[in-house]
Amino acid sequence: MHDDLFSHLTSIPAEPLVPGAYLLRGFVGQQDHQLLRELQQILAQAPWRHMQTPGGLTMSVAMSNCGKLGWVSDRRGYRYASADPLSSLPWPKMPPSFDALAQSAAAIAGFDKFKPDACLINRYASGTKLSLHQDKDERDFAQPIVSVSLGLSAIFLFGGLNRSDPVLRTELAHGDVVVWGGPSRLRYHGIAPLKPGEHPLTGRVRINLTFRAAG
Ligand code: MD6
Ligand code: FE
Repeated sequence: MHDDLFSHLTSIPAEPLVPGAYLLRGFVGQQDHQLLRELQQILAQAPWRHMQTPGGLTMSVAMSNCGKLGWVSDRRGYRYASADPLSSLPWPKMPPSFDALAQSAAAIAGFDKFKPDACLINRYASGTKLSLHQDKDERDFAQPIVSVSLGLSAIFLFGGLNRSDPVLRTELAHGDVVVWGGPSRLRYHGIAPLKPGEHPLTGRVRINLTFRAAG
């Protein structure tokens, strides 16, 4: 594969996946330890929880949030909220290092005015999956989403604009960043059931941060 031939050319900044979606392999680099340390502080204030779907099912992905707004789901639906429903307190602030990482990844992909106000934090254990869905609870679809993968690798599923469209699969590894916008912004996507494994920094889980301009 030409991917392997050119993987040493770090001057190639972003790999187009589908129109509007770019994979920045290993973009997190040595910031991984710092991100995970800051994540622990966020989770001390807003711990992992399994939210309910509007249909009353419990999601297998454990979630939390930081930033001005957090994504929540319950029997009333999906929405962004400024307070954590578990504590009624504001979500923990987005650490400047999170914001800087997301903005610089977005800029490389051509979105230079990205100002995330929400960071959804997902945790996948072995067997956890995320069904095909669209991200459409945000106000401005001109803004991209920046997705940061940490820990165990997962298979990301890229569908099309209709749920029944064919689905591409690509592996997201520790430190990979996907910037997802433009013609891809409303594509269906998901995560295949996580394979068991052990990662030196996260243990038996995958953690994903998705940054959005939600409000
Ligand atoms: C995940 N990500 O990677 C789940 N959504 O764990 C998402 O649902 C997602 O990675 C929109 C854009 C990028 C994403
Ligand atoms: Fe999503």
